[in-house]
Amino acid sequence: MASADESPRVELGEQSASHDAPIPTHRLPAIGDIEGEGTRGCDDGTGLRVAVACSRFNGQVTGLLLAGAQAELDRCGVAETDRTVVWVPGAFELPLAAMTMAGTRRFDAVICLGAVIRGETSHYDFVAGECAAGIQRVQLDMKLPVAFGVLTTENLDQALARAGGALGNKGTEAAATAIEMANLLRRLAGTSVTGPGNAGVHASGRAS
Ligand code: INI
Repeated sequence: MASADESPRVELGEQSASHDAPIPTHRLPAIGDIEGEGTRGCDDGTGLRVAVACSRFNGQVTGLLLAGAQAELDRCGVAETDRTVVWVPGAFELPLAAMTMAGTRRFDAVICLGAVIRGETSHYDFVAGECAAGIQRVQLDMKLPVAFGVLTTENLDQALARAGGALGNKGTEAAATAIEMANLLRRLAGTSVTGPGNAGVHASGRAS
Protein backbone atom coordinates (compact mmCIF):
# COMPACT_ATOMS: atom_id res chain seq x y z
CA MET A 1 0.00 0.00 0.00
CA ALA A 2 1.23 3.50 -0.73
CA SER A 3 1.66 5.77 2.23
CA ALA A 4 -0.26 9.04 2.24
CA ASP A 5 2.89 10.83 1.09
CA GLU A 6 3.29 8.56 -1.93
CA SER A 7 -0.28 8.90 -3.13
CA PRO A 8 -0.67 10.90 -6.34
CA ARG A 9 -2.29 14.26 -5.76
CA VAL A 10 -5.82 14.51 -7.09
CA GLU A 11 -6.94 18.02 -7.81
CA LEU A 12 -10.64 18.69 -7.68
CA GLY A 13 -12.35 20.66 -10.37
CA GLU A 14 -15.68 22.37 -10.62
CA GLN A 15 -18.80 20.75 -9.21
CA SER A 16 -20.89 18.78 -11.65
CA ALA A 17 -24.24 20.31 -12.51
CA SER A 18 -26.31 17.26 -11.65
CA HIS A 19 -24.39 15.89 -8.65
CA ASP A 20 -22.50 17.35 -5.78
CA ALA A 21 -19.51 15.08 -6.31
CA PRO A 22 -16.39 16.98 -7.39
CA ILE A 23 -14.90 16.13 -10.79
CA PRO A 24 -11.28 14.98 -10.58
CA THR A 25 -9.13 16.91 -13.02
CA HIS A 26 -5.95 14.91 -12.48
CA ARG A 27 -5.84 11.24 -13.28
CA LEU A 28 -3.67 8.52 -11.84
CA PRO A 29 -0.73 7.72 -14.10
CA ALA A 30 -1.36 4.97 -16.63
CA ILE A 31 0.64 1.77 -16.36
CA GLY A 32 2.45 2.70 -19.57
CA ASP A 33 3.52 5.98 -17.97
CA ILE A 34 4.59 4.23 -14.79
CA GLU A 35 6.75 1.89 -16.82
CA GLY A 36 8.22 4.66 -18.85
CA GLU A 37 6.44 4.15 -22.16
CA GLY A 38 4.66 7.46 -22.28
CA THR A 39 1.29 7.59 -23.93
CA ARG A 40 1.90 4.92 -26.57
CA GLY A 41 0.68 1.41 -25.91
CA CYS A 42 2.97 -1.56 -26.26
CA ASP A 43 2.74 -2.94 -29.80
CA ASP A 44 5.04 -5.91 -29.32
CA GLY A 45 3.03 -8.94 -30.35
CA THR A 46 5.86 -11.42 -30.04
CA GLY A 47 4.60 -14.58 -28.38
CA LEU A 48 0.97 -13.40 -28.28
CA ARG A 49 -1.72 -15.75 -29.53
CA VAL A 50 -4.51 -13.97 -31.34
CA ALA A 51 -7.89 -15.18 -32.57
CA VAL A 52 -9.85 -13.35 -35.26
CA ALA A 53 -13.57 -13.76 -35.90
CA CYS A 54 -14.61 -12.26 -39.23
CA SER A 55 -18.12 -11.86 -40.57
CA ARG A 56 -18.96 -13.00 -44.13
CA PHE A 57 -21.84 -10.52 -44.42
CA ASN A 58 -20.68 -7.55 -46.50
CA GLY A 59 -17.62 -9.62 -47.31
CA GLN A 60 -16.36 -7.03 -49.79
CA VAL A 61 -15.71 -4.85 -46.73
CA THR A 62 -14.82 -7.43 -44.10
CA GLY A 63 -12.15 -8.97 -46.35
CA LEU A 64 -10.43 -5.58 -46.34
CA LEU A 65 -10.78 -5.33 -42.56
CA LEU A 66 -9.17 -8.75 -42.24
CA ALA A 67 -6.31 -7.74 -44.53
CA GLY A 68 -5.75 -4.65 -42.38
CA ALA A 69 -5.78 -6.69 -39.19
CA GLN A 70 -3.36 -9.25 -40.61
CA ALA A 71 -0.98 -6.49 -41.72
CA GLU A 72 -1.00 -5.02 -38.21
CA LEU A 73 -0.39 -8.43 -36.64
CA ASP A 74 2.55 -8.83 -39.04
CA ARG A 75 3.89 -5.41 -38.04
CA CYS A 76 3.58 -6.23 -34.34
CA GLY A 77 5.39 -9.54 -34.74
CA VAL A 78 2.54 -11.95 -34.04
CA ALA A 79 3.64 -15.26 -35.58
CA GLU A 80 1.35 -16.69 -38.24
CA THR A 81 1.29 -19.94 -36.29
CA ASP A 82 -0.08 -18.00 -33.29
CA ARG A 83 -3.11 -16.76 -35.26
CA THR A 84 -6.47 -18.41 -35.72
CA VAL A 85 -9.07 -16.97 -38.11
CA VAL A 86 -12.68 -18.14 -38.12
CA TRP A 87 -15.57 -16.92 -40.24
CA VAL A 88 -19.14 -16.38 -39.08
CA PRO A 89 -22.27 -15.63 -41.14
CA GLY A 90 -22.87 -12.09 -39.83
CA ALA A 91 -21.96 -9.56 -37.17
CA PHE A 92 -24.73 -10.90 -34.96
CA GLU A 93 -22.78 -14.15 -34.63
CA LEU A 94 -19.47 -12.51 -33.67
CA PRO A 95 -20.05 -12.51 -29.88
CA LEU A 96 -20.73 -16.25 -29.76
CA ALA A 97 -17.61 -17.04 -31.79
CA ALA A 98 -15.58 -14.67 -29.61
CA MET A 99 -16.96 -16.19 -26.41
CA THR A 100 -16.21 -19.70 -27.57
CA MET A 101 -12.64 -18.85 -28.59
CA ALA A 102 -12.09 -16.91 -25.36
CA GLY A 103 -13.36 -19.90 -23.41
CA THR A 104 -10.63 -22.13 -24.78
CA ARG A 105 -8.10 -19.94 -22.91
CA ARG A 106 -5.73 -20.53 -25.81
CA PHE A 107 -5.64 -16.88 -26.86
CA ASP A 108 -4.32 -13.63 -25.42
CA ALA A 109 -6.82 -11.55 -27.39
CA VAL A 110 -9.70 -11.87 -29.82
CA ILE A 111 -10.41 -9.51 -32.70
CA CYS A 112 -13.95 -9.23 -34.07
CA LEU A 113 -14.39 -7.91 -37.60
CA GLY A 114 -17.66 -7.04 -39.28
CA ALA A 115 -19.54 -4.49 -41.30
CA VAL A 116 -23.09 -3.52 -40.44
CA ILE A 117 -24.52 -1.24 -43.10
CA ARG A 118 -27.88 0.45 -42.63
CA GLY A 119 -30.69 -0.88 -44.76
CA GLU A 120 -34.31 0.15 -45.17
CA THR A 121 -35.52 -1.45 -41.94
CA SER A 122 -34.53 -1.38 -38.27
CA HIS A 123 -32.70 -4.70 -38.65
CA TYR A 124 -29.41 -2.78 -38.71
CA ASP A 125 -30.02 -1.38 -35.24
CA PHE A 126 -30.58 -4.77 -33.68
CA VAL A 127 -27.60 -6.37 -35.38
CA ALA A 128 -25.23 -3.49 -34.57
CA GLY A 129 -26.45 -3.07 -31.01
CA GLU A 130 -26.41 -6.72 -30.08
CA CYS A 131 -23.03 -7.20 -31.74
CA ALA A 132 -21.44 -4.35 -29.79
CA ALA A 133 -23.06 -5.27 -26.48
CA GLY A 134 -22.21 -8.95 -26.95
CA ILE A 135 -18.57 -8.26 -27.72
CA GLN A 136 -18.21 -6.01 -24.68
CA ARG A 137 -19.88 -8.67 -22.55
CA VAL A 138 -17.42 -11.31 -23.73
CA GLN A 139 -14.38 -9.27 -22.86
CA LEU A 140 -15.70 -8.32 -19.42
CA ASP A 141 -17.01 -11.78 -18.55
CA MET A 142 -13.91 -13.56 -19.85
CA LYS A 143 -11.44 -10.87 -18.72
CA LEU A 144 -9.82 -11.11 -22.12
CA PRO A 145 -9.31 -8.32 -24.67
CA VAL A 146 -11.92 -8.56 -27.41
CA ALA A 147 -11.42 -5.80 -29.95
CA PHE A 148 -14.42 -4.25 -31.69
CA GLY A 149 -13.44 -4.04 -35.33
CA VAL A 150 -17.00 -3.73 -36.54
CA LEU A 151 -18.03 -0.90 -38.84
CA THR A 152 -21.51 0.53 -38.40
CA THR A 153 -22.20 2.85 -41.29
CA GLU A 154 -25.00 4.43 -43.28
CA ASN A 155 -23.81 3.11 -46.63
CA LEU A 156 -21.17 1.06 -48.46
CA ASP A 157 -19.02 4.08 -49.35
CA GLN A 158 -18.64 5.03 -45.70
CA ALA A 159 -17.68 1.45 -44.90
CA LEU A 160 -15.09 1.22 -47.68
CA ALA A 161 -13.56 4.53 -46.59
CA ARG A 162 -12.94 2.93 -43.18
CA ALA A 163 -11.75 -0.40 -44.53
CA GLY A 164 -8.47 0.69 -46.04
CA GLY A 165 -9.81 3.78 -47.82
CA ALA A 166 -9.38 7.45 -47.06
CA LEU A 167 -10.32 7.11 -43.39
CA GLY A 168 -8.03 4.28 -42.38
CA ASN A 169 -8.81 0.68 -41.60
CA LYS A 170 -10.90 -0.35 -38.61
CA GLY A 171 -9.42 -3.85 -38.80
CA THR A 172 -5.91 -2.45 -38.40
CA GLU A 173 -7.05 -0.36 -35.43
CA ALA A 174 -8.73 -3.36 -33.83
CA ALA A 175 -5.59 -5.47 -34.16
CA ALA A 176 -3.47 -2.71 -32.61
CA THR A 177 -5.96 -2.42 -29.76
CA ALA A 178 -5.89 -6.18 -29.18
CA ILE A 179 -2.10 -6.22 -28.92
CA GLU A 180 -1.97 -3.21 -26.63
CA MET A 181 -4.65 -4.59 -24.31
CA ALA A 182 -3.11 -8.08 -24.22
CA ASN A 183 0.18 -6.54 -23.14
CA LEU A 184 -1.53 -4.28 -20.61
CA LEU A 185 -3.42 -7.18 -19.03
CA ARG A 186 -0.24 -9.21 -18.80
CA ARG A 187 1.42 -6.35 -16.99
CA LEU A 188 -1.48 -5.69 -14.68
CA ALA A 189 -1.56 -9.38 -13.78
CA GLY A 190 2.09 -9.33 -12.81
CA THR A 191 2.62 -5.78 -11.59
CA SER A 192 1.60 -3.87 -8.49
CA VAL A 193 1.63 -0.12 -9.01
CA THR A 194 2.98 0.58 -5.54
CA GLY A 195 4.22 -2.87 -4.52
CA PRO A 196 7.73 -4.25 -4.47
CA GLY A 197 7.33 -5.91 -7.87
CA ASN A 198 7.28 -2.58 -9.66
CA ALA A 199 11.00 -1.95 -9.68
CA GLY A 200 10.89 0.88 -7.18
CA VAL A 201 8.43 3.05 -9.06
CA HIS A 202 5.79 4.78 -6.98
CA ALA A 203 2.24 5.53 -8.00
CA SER A 204 3.38 9.10 -8.47
CA GLY A 205 5.28 7.90 -11.55
CA ARG A 206 8.61 8.98 -10.03
CA ALA A 207 11.35 6.49 -9.38
CA SER A 208 12.22 5.96 -5.74
N1 INI B 1 -24.97 -8.81 -40.70
C1 INI B 1 -23.89 -8.03 -40.88
O1 INI B 1 -22.78 -8.44 -40.52
N2 INI B 1 -24.03 -6.80 -41.44
C2 INI B 1 -25.23 -6.31 -41.82
O2 INI B 1 -25.27 -5.18 -42.34
C3 INI B 1 -26.37 -7.10 -41.63
N3 INI B 1 -27.65 -6.61 -42.03
O3 INI B 1 -27.80 -5.41 -42.32
O4 INI B 1 -28.63 -7.36 -42.10
C4 INI B 1 -26.21 -8.39 -41.05
N4 INI B 1 -27.29 -9.21 -40.86
C5 INI B 1 -27.13 -10.61 -40.58
C6 INI B 1 -26.96 -10.90 -39.10
O5 INI B 1 -25.66 -10.51 -38.67
C7 INI B 1 -27.11 -12.37 -38.79
O6 INI B 1 -26.14 -13.10 -39.48
C8 INI B 1 -28.48 -12.91 -39.16
O7 INI B 1 -29.49 -12.13 -38.58
C9 INI B 1 -28.66 -14.38 -38.67
O8 INI B 1 -28.52 -14.47 -37.25
